[in-house]
Amino acid sequence: MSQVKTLNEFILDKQHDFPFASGELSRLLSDIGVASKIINQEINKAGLVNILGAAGNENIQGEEQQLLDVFADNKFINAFRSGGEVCGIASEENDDFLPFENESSRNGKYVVTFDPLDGSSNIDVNVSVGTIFSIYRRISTEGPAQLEDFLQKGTEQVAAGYVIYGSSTMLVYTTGKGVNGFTLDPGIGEYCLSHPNMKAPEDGRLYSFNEGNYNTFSTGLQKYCDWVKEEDASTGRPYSCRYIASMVADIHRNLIKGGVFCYPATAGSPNGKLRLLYECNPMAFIVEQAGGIATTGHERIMEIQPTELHQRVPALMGSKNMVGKVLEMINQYD
Ligand code: P6P
Repeated sequence: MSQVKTLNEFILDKQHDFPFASGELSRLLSDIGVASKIINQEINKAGLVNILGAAGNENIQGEEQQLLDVFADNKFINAFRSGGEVCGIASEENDDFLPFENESSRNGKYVVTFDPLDGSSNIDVNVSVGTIFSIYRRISTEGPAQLEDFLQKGTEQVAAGYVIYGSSTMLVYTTGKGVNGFTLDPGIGEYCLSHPNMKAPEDGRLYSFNEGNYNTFSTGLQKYCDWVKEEDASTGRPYSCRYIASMVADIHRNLIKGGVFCYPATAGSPNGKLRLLYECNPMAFIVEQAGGIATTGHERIMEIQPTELHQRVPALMGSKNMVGKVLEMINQYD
């Protein structure tokens, strides 16, 4: 049987990728792994204990917070606060960023932006959900984190990743030197390397658009949605629509099978629905490192200069040639 490599072993092996890192990033990635295992336990029994349903309040997005959203948010915050590597966080579930004042963390080298449980409204119907995170070096020189630490371009990410709580639980991350996926082995409670050096197929036949919004798509996107339905064996059309409405699950599948994901500007979400800091940038980093493209339809997502913590941007990302076709139609018709 081939030697299983655990997440922690892999992180330590790759530590030399960061000659100036003194192990803090390694510990931080490991802390994320531990927190996600705790959350995974809760998700797996969500139908059995009273943690389903709404927490009775709303987050800044005006979205009803699920009990598990709040649980997951607290678990990650506690993990980051106690680790000492992070001086503050920004998460979907908190209106403002959270600077850590405790002595062991206030001077931490990194900040983390994260969505603790993306797609959590799917939990009640047993559909995959995910955690999404980005790690940045702090810009401010000392003391608790400042707003400037969080409003960095996606190109400044030191690491990014996601956890998908699905038929199995996987942690997928990049530090800018490729993408690697780890599957949680419940028998030993360890993430084990299962998808080394993930590369998105350049082509595919799966498109992930919520076509319920078709009538308010731009003309270019409408033309693309029409094009994919035409019969043309030479280009594998008609394509298949695969839309889970859980960003992590849709993008994870497209990374493995080839596909294109799009949440554009719509009438209901004129700037798109997905958030730049803790959904689009981390997923863009992963997709680009896997050989794909991540754009708003008009600019590279990771080049956008953030202006506020919870800003939304249109998102179009996935297999290089498929995104290229969508861009071709946007440029031709919009
Ligand atoms: P819609 C989940 O709520 C989420 O934030 C993403 O995970 C997902 O891609 C999107 O919203 C789905 O939105 O409007 O298609 O239901």
